[in-house]
Amino acid sequence: MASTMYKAWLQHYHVDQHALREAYARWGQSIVAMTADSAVLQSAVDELTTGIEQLCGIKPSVADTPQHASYIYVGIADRLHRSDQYLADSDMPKVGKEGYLLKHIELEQHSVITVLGETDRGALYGVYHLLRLMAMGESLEQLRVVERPRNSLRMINQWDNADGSIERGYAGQSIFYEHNRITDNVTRIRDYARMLSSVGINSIAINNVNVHEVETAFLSEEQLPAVAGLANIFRAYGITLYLSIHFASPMEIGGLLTADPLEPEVREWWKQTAYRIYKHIPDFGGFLVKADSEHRPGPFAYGRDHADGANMLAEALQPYDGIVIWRCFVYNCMQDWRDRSTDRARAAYDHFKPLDGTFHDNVVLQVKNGPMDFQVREPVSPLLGAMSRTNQMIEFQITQEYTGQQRHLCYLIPQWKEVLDFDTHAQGDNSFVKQIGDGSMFGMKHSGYAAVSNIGDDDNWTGHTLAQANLYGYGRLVWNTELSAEEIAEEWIRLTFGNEEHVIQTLKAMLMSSWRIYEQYTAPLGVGWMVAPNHHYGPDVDGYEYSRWGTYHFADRDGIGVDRTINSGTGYAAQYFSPNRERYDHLHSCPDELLLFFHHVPYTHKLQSGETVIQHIYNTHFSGAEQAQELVRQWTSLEGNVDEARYTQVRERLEEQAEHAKEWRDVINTYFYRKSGIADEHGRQIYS
Ligand code: GCV
Repeated sequence: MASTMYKAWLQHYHVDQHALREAYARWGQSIVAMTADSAVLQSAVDELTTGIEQLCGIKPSVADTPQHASYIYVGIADRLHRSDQYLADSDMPKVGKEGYLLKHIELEQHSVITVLGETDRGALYGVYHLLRLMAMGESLEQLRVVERPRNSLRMINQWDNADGSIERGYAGQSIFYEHNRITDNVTRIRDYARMLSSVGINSIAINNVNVHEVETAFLSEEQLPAVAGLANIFRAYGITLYLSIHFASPMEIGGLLTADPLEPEVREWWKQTAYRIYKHIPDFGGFLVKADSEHRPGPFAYGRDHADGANMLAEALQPYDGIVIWRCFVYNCMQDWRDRSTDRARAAYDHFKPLDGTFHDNVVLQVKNGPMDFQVREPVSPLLGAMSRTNQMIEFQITQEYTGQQRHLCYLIPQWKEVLDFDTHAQGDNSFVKQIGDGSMFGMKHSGYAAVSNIGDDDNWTGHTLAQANLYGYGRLVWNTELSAEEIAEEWIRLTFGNEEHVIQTLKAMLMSSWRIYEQYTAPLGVGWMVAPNHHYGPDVDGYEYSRWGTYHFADRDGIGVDRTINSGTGYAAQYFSPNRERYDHLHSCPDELLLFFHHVPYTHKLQSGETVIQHIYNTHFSGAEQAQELVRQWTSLEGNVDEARYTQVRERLEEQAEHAKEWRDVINTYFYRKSGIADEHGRQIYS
């Protein structure tokens, strides 16, 4: 039987309030649905059936016509039998191709909970919503919910490799691959599809953006049947499959001597490849591409630009409505640390902004949320909002590469909320990033979100059981960017651990404070990095200081920070629209938390908070480590309220975090004490 860790937020705890359970069971005893021609509707009915069994302890009957006076109807609005028309609103709201209406209808002969979509996908999402309400003990008497997702692409990127490893994976091995092939063990993949679908994810790229030899051949006639097998699993949960591709595939597996995007034989090769893929997977989503980045091949090798590369692929996919998702994480990773004029933060904008308007309309640029690389604190990427004639989507990282690697608790939804609510001023005031996500800022055809998954084959999926909240939260947030981080946290806790108030309040407080805590004991004031090279875990202040990666803090005996101002620095601040440009550029208006990202200042510089930079570093590091210890105390207050297995697993992780936070505290404090020679005002222990 699946463990509580494994079931994640799909626990469906038995409803212990008698009256509520009876009410759910009255409707739930009978499910009416016409599933005949739809695997997605079949999934909806299966999910509802097992959900009701677990919540109410009864086995529902399933039929295509009502067998009882009370029932749950699951279906598609315009496919209702004439006799069933009463199930829809007289004016059924427009819910779009993924939305739904949930409604309680009380008539003389019938008491019905209806779950109606315009499509089977909508109905499936509606079922998950209904199950969520029941698991949270909500009354259905007044039920009337109309939902439609705000964003059309709601995607997960797996960084899984065919050898079973996962790049930046912290939860075991891949659930997709073993020994250089796609696994036959599909149970786990199906359960993953259920989890993703339950929070509204509709797209997945199943292999790492760094595409190695074996995965390059996923496009071949030999491998496509296995890829199609995965597509079938995801399709039944409304999820479209994408592949990350190797830009030089025509050479790697096609026998050509070039991958030049303007060469006719290369273009033809991609067309043939698209034709082959769609024969196996008629609803294939398209390609995800990392090109000319971190030693991956791309159009630069042929003197071509990224529009040339992306448009070639777009042309091949266009007849089938496929799209090209082209990543903007393009920068010089062979920089010389002595060269102070090259600034990695500038790179995405410098490469892509000049190409605005030259991409085909089935190309979407995927832009990381910040200009560097998923640090605990970065400004929002200035590319977001800067391309008014190009489809864009936003990339987040759920896997905690730089945020504690699922050994530390770091609930990331508050960070992402800040990104979404950032006013780019691209179209004047109130031009928020979320309007790029939903396509409304420039009226683009394709838009949305992608995020790097945090799951592996650990029993609890995510290494740290509480890291499940980030996967759950990502899905819920990109379905509805208006949800608050607290609302999402509370939902997740109730579904995952039950409805006990003490658990909800304690865990919510832990989650909501965790990102700030992590930020406090790691790299200060937005400067980032300071992690051990390669694996990126743990403190190493100078680990990247003299490297090729363009990730420096420039600390010397007098001060620290990167001058990215317009006059004396790299000019990066000029990539923002006014007034963000001036706000970041001027020392007096730059927000404290990003100060060292934009400015090089003396340790004695006074922050807006009134503290000096050096005292801020000491204070936050002492405080962050203390608060990490406090997380352990908060969690141990839940002993007995949480099942033993999850209680122990989380306690162990939190204890490790508290110890590791001390290591961070001491390494950082000592480093800056040695550099600056300035003592802590409060005389706390700093090792010299
Ligand atoms: C998949 C960072 C990570 C790499 C990752 C890369 C990317 O550099 O450290 O592991 O590669 O981002 O997003 O492409």
